[in-house]
Amino acid sequence: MKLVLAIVSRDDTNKVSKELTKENYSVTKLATTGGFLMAGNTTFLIGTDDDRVEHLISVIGENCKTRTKVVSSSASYGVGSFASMPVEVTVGGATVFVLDIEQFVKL
Ligand code: 2BA
Repeated sequence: MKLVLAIVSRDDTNKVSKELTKENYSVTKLATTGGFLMAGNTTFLIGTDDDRVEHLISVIGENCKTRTKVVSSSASYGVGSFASMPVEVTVGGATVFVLDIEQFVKL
């Protein structure tokens, strides 16, 4: 068994969530905030069998779009930054972590 943590842009959350449920994955969604852009994103927690992880990752990937966004560098480095040069960053897509699960119990 694996626990997949997938961080997805807020704009793609509904699409990813719908598709995962349609494909019979059990999903928990957490409202999270990216440390760099300080923008809202969603972290999905998905517990699944080892042999479904590849399929799960492909479903997530197919439903996330990558975009570029120009942000002020002061947004990135916080208060106290003197320069506020625009910086182009790639947002969207998904950041995925796959963890081994020692035990899975439902009580
Ligand atoms: P944020 O931290 O808000 O980062 C948004 C995007 O800004 C990143 O996209 C990346 O393109 C850029 N970025 C982040 N840190 C940067 C830096 N120090 N210098 C220049 N550009 C930077 P992604 O890499 O696709 O990450 C999307 C979101 O996924 C992140 O939002 C964060 O919430 C999460 N994330 C990404 N990598 C992570 C990691 N290793 N551990 C934990 N969370 C991570």
